[in-house]
Amino acid sequence: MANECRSLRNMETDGFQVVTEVVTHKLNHIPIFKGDFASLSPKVQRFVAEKAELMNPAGIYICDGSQKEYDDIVDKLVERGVLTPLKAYENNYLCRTDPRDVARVESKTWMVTKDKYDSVCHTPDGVRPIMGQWMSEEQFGVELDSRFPGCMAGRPMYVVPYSMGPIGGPLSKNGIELTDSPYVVLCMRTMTRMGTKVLEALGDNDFVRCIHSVGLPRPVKQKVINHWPCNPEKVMIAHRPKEREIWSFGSGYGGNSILGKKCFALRIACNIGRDEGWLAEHMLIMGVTNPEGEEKFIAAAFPSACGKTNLAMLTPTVPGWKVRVVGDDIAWMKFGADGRLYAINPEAGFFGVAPGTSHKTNAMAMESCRANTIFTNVAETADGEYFWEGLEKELKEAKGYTDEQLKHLEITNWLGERWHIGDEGKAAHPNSRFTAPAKQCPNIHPDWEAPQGVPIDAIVFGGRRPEGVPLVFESFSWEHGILVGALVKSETTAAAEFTGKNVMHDPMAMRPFMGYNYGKYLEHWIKLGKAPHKAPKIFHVNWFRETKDHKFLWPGFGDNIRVLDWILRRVAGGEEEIAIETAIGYVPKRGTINLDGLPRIDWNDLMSIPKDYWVEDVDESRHFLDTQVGSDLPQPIRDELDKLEKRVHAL
Ligand code: GTP
Ligand code: SPV
Ligand code: MN
Repeated sequence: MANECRSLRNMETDGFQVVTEVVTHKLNHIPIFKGDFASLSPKVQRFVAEKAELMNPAGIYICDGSQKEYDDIVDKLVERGVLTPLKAYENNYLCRTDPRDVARVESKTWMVTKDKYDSVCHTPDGVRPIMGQWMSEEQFGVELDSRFPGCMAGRPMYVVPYSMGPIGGPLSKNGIELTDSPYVVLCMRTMTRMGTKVLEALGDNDFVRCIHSVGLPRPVKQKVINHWPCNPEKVMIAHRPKEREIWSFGSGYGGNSILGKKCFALRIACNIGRDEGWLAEHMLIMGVTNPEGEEKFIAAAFPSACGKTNLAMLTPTVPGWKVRVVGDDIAWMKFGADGRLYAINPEAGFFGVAPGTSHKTNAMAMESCRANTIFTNVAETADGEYFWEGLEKELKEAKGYTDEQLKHLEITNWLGERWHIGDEGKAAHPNSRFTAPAKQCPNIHPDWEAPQGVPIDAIVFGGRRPEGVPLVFESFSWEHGILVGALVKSETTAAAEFTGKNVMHDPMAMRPFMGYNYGKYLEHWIKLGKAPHKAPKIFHVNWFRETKDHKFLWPGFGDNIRVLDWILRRVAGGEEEIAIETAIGYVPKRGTINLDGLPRIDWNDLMSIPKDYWVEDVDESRHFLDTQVGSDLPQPIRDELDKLEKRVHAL
């Protein structure tokens, strides 16, 4: 039984409800390196003491979240060679990981629930669920016991109190991450509101318990590569949604270790949202102001590395428009008393994809990274600047290099090897990232920290769809929009362990982040959109449709404002003539998307809805929903699928 496992022996999991706490918890023989243990609430004390007893760190370091603390940790990591200052900037650092630890590991990510079908759908025999992996409590106990006891030996255990969302806000939630990775502490400080203020706001309330270890106790037997301890063979990212608990082992990278992000703000939070009547989604949030000065807010869900950060920070190419970012990756959304949907960005920083980011594609991201940023697995120029694929032209122009000079520029690639532009391989890892404070973004929205959130007028889904899917379409209804979201597909990217470009299902862009039975999740969406709630309109976009010789048909980036313009005119209503009804939804009538100033756009290729493609696609979608959601698929969504099929066959 899981409850009898040594690692899980604590009062919460033994099923006792502790009403008042009388004992002050003791730390047996484990010194405090920093902070005042006695000042922690009894619940926090108990959590820290129990986990310290289990993982046996050299000492406990309670983070206060101050700049000085951040600087002290940075200095230590620079001394040890974990971070390298990027000399060209102020307080920017480069980190190279062990090349085996570069992305989220979906195959090692689990949801642990007593009942399997709380986590995954009733899939037919022999079908492996792709939305969530389930592990039994018994198995989890075994896995835990083979990893966590003594796993922090010789390393400090950092106690990281943090808030997702503005501290104390009505939609915000608290967590405490215990980690033996000082790199993770730095990232958590940028990505969340972290430190003493959170403990004060927390009082004696509960919090999401997050336990993270790189999984390499000292003395280390294996060779540590790049001063980046990790344990790739034993990676496990496990969630206990009912207990609001996360156990992560063996990886120090991104979503595997910055536990406030995907683990808490999506997988655990969607469970909390289900219980409390709100939504935790893999969505950017942006404010878009038209030339008349009217602002509307959009939330958009695209799978990992499919353009959320870029869209959220977009610099419009059409004069008069303004975009301001509220969030670039995660939205917590709740219907308010006025019936409108309100969203907050639970994060405080950007953990953005570096390659492809430049002043041309995303100037706002580049400006956000000018200082106080950690770059992970990018390349470095001889002048102490960061470098990655997509910066060639900018670098050449900034330095006034000739092509020849550019080719000879000394670069150290992400693996720490000498490299030149044009050489084999990549300068930066395709999933290399910047970790930058959101407040440094020049077009951050003045209300980005509004505790009650911003009102969402449109929800947009999208993915990388090289064929068949038009630039934009609007769903017919909330339920149809949910089907559109449920059928999101995209080419795989480097954000997880995939290689090659296969189009795969990523429903609601949540496939890797689903925290409970996906059929129940769709039901929750359906329910929330009913009156008196005023459900926003739902759209689908595709920036990635290609010509036969694999060139993008749409310029994308700043020009995406042209599509947002159409979307917002549809939201405003009163302009029925700008759309035509098709089998898959409303699409723009030719001439209703502003194409002024663009090179020739092949409208037909960009907007067509090929019958052959869609007949096959609906068939494949039915197969997907039958096999992956099975009997858990809500009837209204099945009805929408039937209707879509009929319409597509009549094309
Ligand atoms: P995660 O942080 O993994 O969730 O990714 P994301 O959805 O925020 O994606 P991001 O905006 O970082 O973009 C990922 C990649 O897609 C980058 O290399 C971008 O340059 C590229 N990209 C973004 N928007 C567009 C676009 O409109 N057109 C094209 N062609 N590429 C784009
Ligand atoms: C994603 O993969 O969607 C990310 C990066 O935003 S990570 O935090 O590593 O999940
Ligand atoms: Mn993401």
